[in-house]
Amino acid sequence: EECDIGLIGLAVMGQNLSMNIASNGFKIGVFNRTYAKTVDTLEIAKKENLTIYGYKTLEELSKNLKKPRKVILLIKAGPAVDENINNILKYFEKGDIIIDGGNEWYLNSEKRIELCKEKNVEYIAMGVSGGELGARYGCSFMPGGSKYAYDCIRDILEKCSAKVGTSPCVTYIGSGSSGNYVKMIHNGIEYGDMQLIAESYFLMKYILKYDNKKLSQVFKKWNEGILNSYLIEITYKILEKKDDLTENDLVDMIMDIAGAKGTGKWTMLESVERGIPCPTICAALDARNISSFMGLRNKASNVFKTVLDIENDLLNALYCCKIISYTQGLFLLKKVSEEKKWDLDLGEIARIWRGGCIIRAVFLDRITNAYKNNKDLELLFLNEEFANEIKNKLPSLRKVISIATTRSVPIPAFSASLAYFQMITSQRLCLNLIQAQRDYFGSHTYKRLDREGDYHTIWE
Ligand code: NBP
Repeated sequence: EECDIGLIGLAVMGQNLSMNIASNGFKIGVFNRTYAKTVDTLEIAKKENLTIYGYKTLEELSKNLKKPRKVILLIKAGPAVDENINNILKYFEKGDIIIDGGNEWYLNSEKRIELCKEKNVEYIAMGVSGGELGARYGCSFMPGGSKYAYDCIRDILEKCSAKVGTSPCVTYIGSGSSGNYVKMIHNGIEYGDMQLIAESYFLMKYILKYDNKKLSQVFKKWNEGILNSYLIEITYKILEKKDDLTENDLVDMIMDIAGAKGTGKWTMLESVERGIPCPTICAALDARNISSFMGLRNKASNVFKTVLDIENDLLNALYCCKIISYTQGLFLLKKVSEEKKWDLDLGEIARIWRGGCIIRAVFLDRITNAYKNNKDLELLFLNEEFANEIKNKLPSLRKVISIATTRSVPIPAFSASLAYFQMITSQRLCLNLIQAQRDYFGSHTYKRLDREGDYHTIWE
């Protein structure tokens, strides 16, 4: 068979995209490392009256592709892609085209582009968004790299993409690894959207005391206005979903620890590397990371049950944030020390910062003492002295933030510090809804509060 295009990797994304390509009238050949999945895919396709051509080896697949050969990789990003590209290059010739559709770190693609150039093989790094349903019925493609290659696959991508009106959700992104980069930023923005929605849910739940039914109605109404979007839509549907195992609403049974696959982290690495702040995305990523410390949150929430009164608000607030900020930095040091087995002495480090350096301050003596009392102190502000200070000064911080906010004074570090503190000392977080959203659109599964194991729900 002379296939129009080949596809490697038949997990969720590859299986669905190959059916999409076949249903648009293209002849597609597929290969998967584990052949059983190829057999599965052909059977599933057959049930939908689609013909897909399966091959047991890459060589066979290559031999059955029309020239210039085109192959899409949809496999786990990283070394597996290198391994497969090295194999493909054994069979591909000048002018043939490799398209990596995975969520790849853009610098990895740049190395592969160079490697392919040596053999005059064209390369496209392409972001794909839309999850499994998108892959099957129309997704957003973000292809970057060789323009010549893009023109060769343009027809296939346009037909397989989602349409808004008659416009296909695909365009040539730009040269090099720009397709990966744009997908990465897309995912970062997605993190921000999800977190903002989850925080809105939380505010209404705890301040307005809305129940899930009422919350669902609000998001449904919002979805009819300027906020109309997929994430708002799935949110109101999540909020009305009943649990199969108990009498409760499912969202209340989902553990508030949110997972992540790495693109949010990459966005932050780039943000930091380039000095282009993305604090909302950063807050969203931090929220997921903070959510993972469930035991610690429970412990800290018990220490900070009471909130006290104020004086000298700004001074207090500044001091309070300083403790919170040092807590964060030292926590990072503690964690990297554990992982790399550096055995860092945090008290000693605070001591050598005491003079000479830019952050020198008397305050550091107290940090040294805190670690002298307990060298395994998990969070600096769990030290009794610092904990008491925060308890005393927290109302000032809240007052400062609320005044600044109502008068339009931007105070992102104060706000971020308070947000961090409130999260790390909270027993319950809004990340159960994030987990529900992730399971809804990506089948990422979730854990439950009331029983063991990984769960997945058919949401629609
Ligand atoms: P996975 O990322 O889970 O990868 C599984 C596939 O990679 C299987 O077909 C597996 O073959 C293959 N594979 C592995 Br693992 N190592 C291999 C190797 N050394 N050689 C050949 N094949 C290898 O699949 P996915 O969730 O479908 O995602 C594919 C790509 O699309 C990823 O980069 C992902 O980040 C991206 N993406 C995913 C989504 C989503 O919603 N899931 C959305 C958008 C983009 P096997 O069957 O032999 O194990």
